[in-house]
Amino acid sequence: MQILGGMRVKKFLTASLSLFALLTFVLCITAWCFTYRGDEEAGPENAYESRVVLGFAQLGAESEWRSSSSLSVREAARKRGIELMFVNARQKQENQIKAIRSFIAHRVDVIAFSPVVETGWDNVLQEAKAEGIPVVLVDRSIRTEQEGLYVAFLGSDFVEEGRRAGRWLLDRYADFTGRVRIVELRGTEGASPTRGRDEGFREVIARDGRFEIVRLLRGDFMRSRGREEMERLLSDGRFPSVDGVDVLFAHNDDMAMGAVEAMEEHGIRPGRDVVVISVDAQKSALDALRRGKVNCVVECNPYIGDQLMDLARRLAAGLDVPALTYSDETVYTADDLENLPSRPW
Ligand code: GYE
Repeated sequence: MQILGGMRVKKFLTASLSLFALLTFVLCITAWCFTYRGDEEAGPENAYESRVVLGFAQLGAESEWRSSSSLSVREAARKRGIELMFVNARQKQENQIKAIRSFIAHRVDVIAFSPVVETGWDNVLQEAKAEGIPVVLVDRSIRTEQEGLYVAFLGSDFVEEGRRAGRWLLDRYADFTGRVRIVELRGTEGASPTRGRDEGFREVIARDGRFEIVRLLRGDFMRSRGREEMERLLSDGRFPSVDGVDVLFAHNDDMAMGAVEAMEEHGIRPGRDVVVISVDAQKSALDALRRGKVNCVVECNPYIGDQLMDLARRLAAGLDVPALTYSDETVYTADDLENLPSRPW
């Protein structure tokens, strides 16, 4: 009897366990179906984007433009659910190289960086390539010995920005007969925006013998340095000159704003006594344009976070991406005061 009773209990237990296992299985399948449907409804991209890890080596925090660029990348990664490893390299190439090596060690899906200077990247990019990690250049470009060390460039056409500044100047003084003396306040030496803006500007002004670059100042894209350099120039007492037009062509807004401050302290009216051309079109320069202290602002777009996330998602999924994406940019002058863009940051 006891044996029979024991067998019944055993049968009962086996049956309950099987039923339990079956129920668990059904529940799991149902839960999986719901989750899967959720992803499909959110669109095929969302099904894989949460798994994308992007390593981004930002070059520093030297300017308003740079802060906007960093915010744009962080914002876009957060919105798209992309895991972002963000490093601020504090304007040092070795820090960027270290950051890229750490991304490789973490086996991120995609590496992006804004190279502080153009050369010296071959070794670290070969390492990324050997590990099969695609690299995207953001904002600044590089020169390498070997082809194919990065898959895409996303940023601005700096030569064209320089040409835009030059064309505006030529136009503005089309009917003028005297000399136009230009002071060029340059960004970081060895960086692609410095080279490009200089090249494009010179190419255009070279068409007219009245335009001459008389001084080069080096301001490293920083407001404090722009101010110092202008201060130094003003203390030699020959700027602005009395006959002809003097022009300041600053490679970015921050340096232009620093120089504007220095001029005002010396009783010079920027925008009137000296014609001021700046590049970026960040808040400070657009305000200065409104107040007549800057005459021409060439736009350079830092809000490329969303485009970068699109590229990262596609690359992580093994899809093709365009090798070159330039931002659509314009020029702002006193004629555009009604239509100046409002900046998100
Ligand atoms: O113009 C400047 C910044 O690389 C385009 O770097 C960028 C430049 C930008 O510091 O403000």
